[in-house]
Amino acid sequence: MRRYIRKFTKLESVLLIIIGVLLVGIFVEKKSFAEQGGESPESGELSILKEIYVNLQTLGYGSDDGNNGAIWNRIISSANWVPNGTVTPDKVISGYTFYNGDRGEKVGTYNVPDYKAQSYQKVDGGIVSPAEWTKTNASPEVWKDKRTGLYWSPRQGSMTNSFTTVSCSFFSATSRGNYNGAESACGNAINACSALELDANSDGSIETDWYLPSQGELLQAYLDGMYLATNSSWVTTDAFWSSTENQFSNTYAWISTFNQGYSNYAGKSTNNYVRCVRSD
Ligand SMILES: [Ca+2]
Ligand SMILES: [Ca+2]
Repeated sequence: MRRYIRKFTKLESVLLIIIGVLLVGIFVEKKSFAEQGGESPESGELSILKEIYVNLQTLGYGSDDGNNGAIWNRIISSANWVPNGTVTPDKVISGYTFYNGDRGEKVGTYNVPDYKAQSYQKVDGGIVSPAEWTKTNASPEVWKDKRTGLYWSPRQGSMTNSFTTVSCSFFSATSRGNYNGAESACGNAINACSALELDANSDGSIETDWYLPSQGELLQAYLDGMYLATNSSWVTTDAFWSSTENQFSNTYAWISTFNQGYSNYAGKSTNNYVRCVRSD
């Protein structure tokens, strides 16, 4: 009986030793492939962590800085990274995707003119590809051209436009809505828009970054079908001042109408109507 127990104990001991060796082996193995920071001293192979770290480092992702060691710091910072930037859906061409602020895919909404379609255009003024004009404030009326992102103010007064490009700060302000002055060198029309305080989007907050549009902005509004797409009593058939000087003579600046796209240069000291624009 005692001999039997001794034999069993020996067998048990052998099994225990084998199990113990296996457990140590598994432990050593796990340690080298899951938690070890560098190369395995036994196998000489790279641990998975080290491999990930080297890959991230090669790609320039993440940073070694932090409190968890260079390898974990780079992996954690790479995992936590989110794309960021200043772009918004209305700045990205419609249908194209991008990432900003989180890892959710976003889709652009910005509409660009389809110039291919214009070869079929019989009448100008947004017949083929009308831009989407939205009334963003009911009283006083403000309309937004989705294609350019510009909000258009109601008609302001009729006034002169005696600006001097070399000394008026409006022409060095970035963006132009940042010009908030009343410099005499900027003339009445530019200063009227600089002083305009108007809620563009009916959110109860007044916008003050209005400015006098350029010739190009006036003509684009016509091409985008402003007259047909908006309230005709709001848009009117008047000629409006631009902030663009005639390149042949600095005594003239450009005016334009929205109903016919008429464009002509006018003496800066003559009176024309003013309409102001801004963008988000
Ligand atoms: Ca202003
Ligand atoms: Ca507002």
